[in-house]
Amino acid sequence: MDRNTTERKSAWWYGRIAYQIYLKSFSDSNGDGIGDLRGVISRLDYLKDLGVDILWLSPCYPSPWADHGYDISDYYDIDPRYGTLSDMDELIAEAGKRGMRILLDLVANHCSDEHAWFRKACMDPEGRCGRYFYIEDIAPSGKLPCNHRSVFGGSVWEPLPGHPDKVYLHTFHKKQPDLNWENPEVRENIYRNAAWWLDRGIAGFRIDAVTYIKKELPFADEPADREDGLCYLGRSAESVEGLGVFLREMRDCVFVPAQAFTIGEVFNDQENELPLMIGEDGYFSSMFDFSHITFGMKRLGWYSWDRITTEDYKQCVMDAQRRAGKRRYLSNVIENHDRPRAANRYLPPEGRTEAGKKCLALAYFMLRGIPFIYQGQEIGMENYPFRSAAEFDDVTAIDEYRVSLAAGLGEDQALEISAGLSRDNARTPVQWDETENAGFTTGMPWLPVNPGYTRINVREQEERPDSLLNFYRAMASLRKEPKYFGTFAWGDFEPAWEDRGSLLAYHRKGERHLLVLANLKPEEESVLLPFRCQVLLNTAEGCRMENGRLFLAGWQGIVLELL
Ligand code: TEU
Ligand code: CA
Repeated sequence: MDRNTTERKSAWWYGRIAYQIYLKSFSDSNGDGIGDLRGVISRLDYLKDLGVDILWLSPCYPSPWADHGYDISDYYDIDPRYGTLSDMDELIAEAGKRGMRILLDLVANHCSDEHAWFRKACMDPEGRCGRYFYIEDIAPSGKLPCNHRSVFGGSVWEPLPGHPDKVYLHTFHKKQPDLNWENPEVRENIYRNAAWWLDRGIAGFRIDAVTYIKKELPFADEPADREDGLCYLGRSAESVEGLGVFLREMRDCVFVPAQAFTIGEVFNDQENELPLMIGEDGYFSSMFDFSHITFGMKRLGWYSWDRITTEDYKQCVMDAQRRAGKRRYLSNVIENHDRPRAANRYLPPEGRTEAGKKCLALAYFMLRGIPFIYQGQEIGMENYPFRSAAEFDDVTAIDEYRVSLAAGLGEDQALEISAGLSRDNARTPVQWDETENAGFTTGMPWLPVNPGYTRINVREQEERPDSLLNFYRAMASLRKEPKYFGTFAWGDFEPAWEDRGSLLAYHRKGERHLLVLANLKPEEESVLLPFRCQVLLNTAEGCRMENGRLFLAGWQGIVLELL
């Protein structure tokens, strides 16, 4: 092992367990129907008991909420609906007392159109703030600078308010104008802000949409890939050169001096870029493995995407772990605020039971890297049963519903597809108990509670020893047992029985030799285990061993120590 690797292994975040809080839907302390910082503070003991070390909070800064906080109008404050800066200080301190550290969301590809910078840019596009954005002239013919389609649908160009001859660029919502990272003043502003938060005591950042900050210039048309005449903007983001220059600068100016933990939201991870992103000298401490999240995505829209099977899921994970190898540290997720619930995405209807959810949880939780739990995942929250497209809040679901209809799908089919992938599914309030509004608020929740809360809620699962919640707690404590900590944190990953379809199995080898098996299908499975072994964790009660053969029931998962 070289020196660098040894040094990196001493970083505090190795072997930790993280939890994502989507503040708006987590816990409401004052009855206005909106989750808030005091709500988080009131649940810190719950999170501690779950075994969480790192809390990532989705954006909590002042925002008009065109994209629920991913459109920031002031980088130096807390949105009053979430609380105050002193609530944040208290959260940092209270979390710290319990050995937990806070990550904030660094959203720097774009700000809000209500940020002072953009307001000034509209007043004087040629002036200082005008240069903070990508503002271009519309050609006399009316032609836009390029035909890229924004992530949320429609052109990336929007007329600049007050200037009918000009347009500005927005990769996402039109209320999220892209910041021009080529302008050193923009970068300085972002770095100064990040350092300011780190000084306040946060441990680091999850960095939003970070692969979009570098644009391929000059803007140019590409062949249209849909009938709208527009083209997917991701291609240029994937092939553009020079992203690393910005990322390196940000790392050296801000993250290294503060010893921050950073995790990049990197989608278009090219294999050759992995070492740069999270190698020994990487731009980030870690990055999410999104390989199974992006599986099956196609250019035409949600209606054209392939469904993922448990076998596909397994293959994605195996390949990603292999690519990451021994020197790079992934963060493993099955849910986040942009995705449907994992039970609905990864499990077939017959596997959407507590057994199936435990098996899937075990499969990803013991991988090499940092497991992230998304709020509500630990109790197995499921997708919202949408009855009509009018119930969508999510801008992407609304757009994709429209796209599906335009492609000729019937209303029912378009609804089914958009409902299945809507980001709303992950954003319904956390189901704390079976009282009204699931104990999330005493008021009117900003987004309806999933009616499944009477069946799936924290209170019920806290009391039931074999619940999913208690299984998550057991997984976390196993990873933390001093005997096994090192092996889970740094141990090598080696696939096992990789050719066995939906059996997701791997070795973790360090000071100890562990074997994780997750039988992600309804049928029984067996493997020959000519070792002496000890069961460390089991999703079910007991397991059958006969003549050196281990039998796993359908949806059974197990962690063994090989002796
Ligand atoms: O997401 C970035 C991203 O690329 C998303 O487009 C993702 O693929 C999409 O939401 C799926 O429908 C980040 C945030 O996680 C997301 O919530 C924000 O809306 C987006 O950036 C803009 O800030
Ligand atoms: Ca509130």
